[in-house]
Amino acid sequence: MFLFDRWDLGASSFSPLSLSHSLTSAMDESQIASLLKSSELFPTPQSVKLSYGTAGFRGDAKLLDSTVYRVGILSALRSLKLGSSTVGLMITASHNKVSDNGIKVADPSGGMLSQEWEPFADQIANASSPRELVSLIREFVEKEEIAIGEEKKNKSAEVWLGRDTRPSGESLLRAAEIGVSSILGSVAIDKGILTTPQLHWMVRAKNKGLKATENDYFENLFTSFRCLIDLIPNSGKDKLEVSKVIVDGANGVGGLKLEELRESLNNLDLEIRNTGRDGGVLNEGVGADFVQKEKVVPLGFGSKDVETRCASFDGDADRLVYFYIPTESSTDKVELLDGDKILSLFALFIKEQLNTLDDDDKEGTRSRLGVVQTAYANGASTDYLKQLGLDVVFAKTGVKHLHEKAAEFDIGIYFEANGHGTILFSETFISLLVAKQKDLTQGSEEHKAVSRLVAVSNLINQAVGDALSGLLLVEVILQHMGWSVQKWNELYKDLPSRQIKVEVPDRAAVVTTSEETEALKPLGIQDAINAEIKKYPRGRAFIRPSGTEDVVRVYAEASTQEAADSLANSVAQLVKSFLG
Ligand code: 16G
Ligand code: ZN
Repeated sequence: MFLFDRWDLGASSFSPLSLSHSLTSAMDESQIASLLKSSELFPTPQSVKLSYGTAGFRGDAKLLDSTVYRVGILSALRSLKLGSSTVGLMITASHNKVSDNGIKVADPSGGMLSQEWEPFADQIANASSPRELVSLIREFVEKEEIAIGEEKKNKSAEVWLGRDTRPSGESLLRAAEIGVSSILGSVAIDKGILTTPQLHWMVRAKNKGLKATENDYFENLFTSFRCLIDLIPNSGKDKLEVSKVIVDGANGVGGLKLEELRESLNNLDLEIRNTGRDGGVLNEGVGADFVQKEKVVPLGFGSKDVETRCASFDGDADRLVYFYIPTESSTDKVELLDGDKILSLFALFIKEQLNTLDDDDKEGTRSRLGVVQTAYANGASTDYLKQLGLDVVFAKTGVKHLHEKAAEFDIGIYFEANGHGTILFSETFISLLVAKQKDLTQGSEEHKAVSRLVAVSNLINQAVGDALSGLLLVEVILQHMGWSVQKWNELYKDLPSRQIKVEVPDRAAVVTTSEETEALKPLGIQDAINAEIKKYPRGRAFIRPSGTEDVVRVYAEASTQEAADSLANSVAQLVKSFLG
C-alpha cells in the first residue's frame, strides 16, 4: 500500500484498498503507481474549465502543464488502442497570441484525433485530483479494452512530439513526455520544432511504412514541385508578369521552415519576411489570420510591395492566404485571395487535367472531383465552383469536418475561407493514375496530365492543410497558367461580407443544422433572420456558436459593403434579444 502513503486523499470516504482493487481490474499496481506519481507533478489550475474544442486544447501557456501532461497520457493510450501505431502530439496555439499555447493529437492516419475520443480528453483534462484522473483512465481502458501495464512493456505505445516556436513550448513538451512515459513502456520521441502539418505528414508516413523524417518531408516537397515545373507547357513559361513572391511567416515556424526548403527551390523567386529573427512577435500584426480577418497589410510590408504577389502563413503554418497591395490603395487595405480563391485555383487546375484524361477514356477512370466548403465560403466562390460544373458540398466549421467529407470523393478539395485546406486523393484513384501513367505514351498530353495529378498528390499534404505545400502548388499553377496574382483574383469577385462576435450568457443556446447555415434554436430566431435577409439583394447570413471562444458568431454578405454591415448588425441585434 506504499503507493498511496504519499497521497493526501482528503476527507472523502475514499479507501486506498478499494481504489487499489477497482483500479487493478484494468491496470496493474505498477501502472497505477506510475500514473499517481507523475500526476503529482502536475496539479490542475483552479477554476479553469477545459475543452478539447474544434482543434485541441488552447489557453494561457502558464495554465497548461497539467493539460499537456494528460494529453500525453491520452496519446499513449491512443497508440496502444491502435496496435502501437505512432501517434503525434503537437504543441501549438496556431494563430493565438504568443503567451498562449495549446496541444492537439494527430491520429495514426495523420488526421485529427478521432472525435470519439474527445469526451475522454475533456474528462481527463478536467479531473481535479490524481485519484479522479486515475479512475477515469481505468474506466476508459476497461471500456476500450486497452491492455496496459506490465504485460504491455514489450509492445509499447509510440508518440512523436512536435512544437512550434513559442517560448513555452519546450517546458510543455517535457510535460507531454512525462505523460506519455507514465503509461509503462511507452516511448515519447521529441521531433523538435516543426510546423503542425509537418508532424501530421511524418506520422502518416511512418504508419504507412514510408520514409518519415523531416528531411523526407522536404525532399518530397521539392521533388514533386520540380516535377510539376518540368511539366509546364512551354507557352506558359514566359507569360508570368510578376514572378517574385514574398511570404509573411507570421514570426513563427513556417517562415523558418520555408527558409530551409528554399535551398532546394531554384525555380522560385522567393523572399521571406517576418521569420521572427528580426524581433517581430509571433502573430502580432502579421500572419494569415490577421490578414484574412483585418484585410490589411501585415507588418514588414508596404508601398514598396505594390502589386507584388504576397502570401501569409499562420503561426503553425497550417493556413495560407495570398494578398497584394493595389496601386490605387491610399490606405493599408489589401486585396485578399483567401482559402476560397485558393480552392478555386486548385479546382480549375485539377479539372483541366481530368478533362484531358476523360476525353481519351470513356471506360472507367472517370473521376469524381468534389469540393467542400463551409458556410463562411463567399457566395461568389460557391457560384463560381458550381459554374465550373463541380459538386460543391458543405461541412461544419473545423478541419476535421471538411476532411471527412472530402475523403468521400476520388479527389476531394476542401478549404475554409481562413486558408486551411488541402486536396485528398483516394488510394484507389491514385493506384488508377499510377497504372495509367505506366500505360500511356510518354510525352502525350494524357501522360502529362496524369503525371501532373500524381505529382499534385505527392506535393499537397494528404494529412492536413499545409501552408508550405499549398504555397508551392499555388506558385506552380500560376506559372502553368502564366497568371499574375491580379489575373488569378479576377476568377470571381467576392461579395462584400461582415463578421461580428456577440457575447451572450450561454452560447450553447444556439443550435444549428449540421452545415451551420440555419439556427434550429432558439426557436423563432431563424424566421427573424430570414426576414432580415430578404431586405437585401444577394443577402445571406447565419449565426453559430464559436468552438474556440465564448461568443456567438454572425456572418453576413450582400451586394454592397454597407448592406453586408447593416445585415450583420441587424442579425447581431436579434442574437442579443433572443439570448441576452
Ligand atoms: C479552429 C479550426 C479551424 C476553424 C476555427 C473556427 C482546425 C485545425 N482549426 O481554428 O478550422 O475555422 O477553429 O473557430 O480545425 P470558431 O469556432 O471560433 O469560429
Ligand atoms: Zn494554424
